[in-house]
Amino acid sequence: MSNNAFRDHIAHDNMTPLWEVLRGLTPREPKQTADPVIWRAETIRQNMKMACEVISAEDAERRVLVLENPKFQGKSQITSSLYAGIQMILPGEVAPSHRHTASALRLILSGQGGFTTVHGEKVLMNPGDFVITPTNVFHDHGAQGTEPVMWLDGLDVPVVQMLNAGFSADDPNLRQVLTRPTGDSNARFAAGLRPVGDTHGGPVSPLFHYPYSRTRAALEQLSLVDEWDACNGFKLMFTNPTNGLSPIRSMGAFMQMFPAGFKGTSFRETDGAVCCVVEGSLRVQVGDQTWTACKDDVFVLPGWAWRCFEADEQCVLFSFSDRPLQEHLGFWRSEINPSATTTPGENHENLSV
Ligand code: GTQ
Repeated sequence: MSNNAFRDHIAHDNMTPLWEVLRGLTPREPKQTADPVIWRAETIRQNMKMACEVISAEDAERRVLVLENPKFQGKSQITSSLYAGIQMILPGEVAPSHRHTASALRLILSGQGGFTTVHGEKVLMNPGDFVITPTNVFHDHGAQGTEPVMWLDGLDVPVVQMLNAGFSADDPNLRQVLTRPTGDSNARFAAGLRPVGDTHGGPVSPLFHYPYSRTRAALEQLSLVDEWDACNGFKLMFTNPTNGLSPIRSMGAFMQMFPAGFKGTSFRETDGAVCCVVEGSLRVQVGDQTWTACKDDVFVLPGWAWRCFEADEQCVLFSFSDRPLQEHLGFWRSEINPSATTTPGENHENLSV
């Protein structure tokens, strides 16, 4: 019997020969599944302005423009494991309270007076702030100032979908009933202290608001004392204060600073990342693309694609990826351009691959 005839024969029994698919199942190295792509701040702003004329936050439930990778058309994915979107809320609007299995992280881009209520605690959100909504807790959003408020959303939707573990529910209340005062979680958990007898420590971080003023001060201090990393400059990861791990287990979020004159070494990592410029500008080389990314531009670094950064002026960059998930599973790998022979902290010419 020929190989083809054999394959067709066993197909009726819902079986297939492994030898025809083995290398696809166990590739020699990761295939690049996502395109390197950039969304410019101006395009985002213009399309969001139109979205505000098309629908209210309440009617939309969430007024979000999904950032969809061309490689995942119709799937609402920015990489194989991540969802990203840009959300806007206008003064006085309500994005009604709901909850879902997917966890969300947010980077506030613009506007004063934005707030989100997470698990009964109202959090005021300022530009640069990092805010999380852990799995299955109620959250609603609003804007109590005079300005529209816009932020970047990152969710682990593709992971939840792959595991088919998703639930969601609407809150009977449009806005949550406030059960704790604003600032409560930060007072309890953000001062290097923790209430004795506190029982947190599971997958859900009790801290969900990381103000930019503190993040910025930490980066500044690092940059005064440490030598920069040859690839990543000065890079910090947001953590759950009760265990030092990422506040969301499926995604990690990072803020990094590149000093003026930084010329990075080319490198790659298995986690694909979504990045957003918070301050300054950055020259990004990734795969076959080269961009100068400016404030509020959002771009994708596909997993295992070579990338390198250069900064003429000081730049602060936010990013998120599925790195904690990969690390937990023992999958995560990184590689530095083997032809780069530099010492961390040295200013050097980039050698691209
Ligand atoms: O803010 O709750 O971008 O539920 C996508 C789904 C944001 C949110 C998104 C959501 C939300």
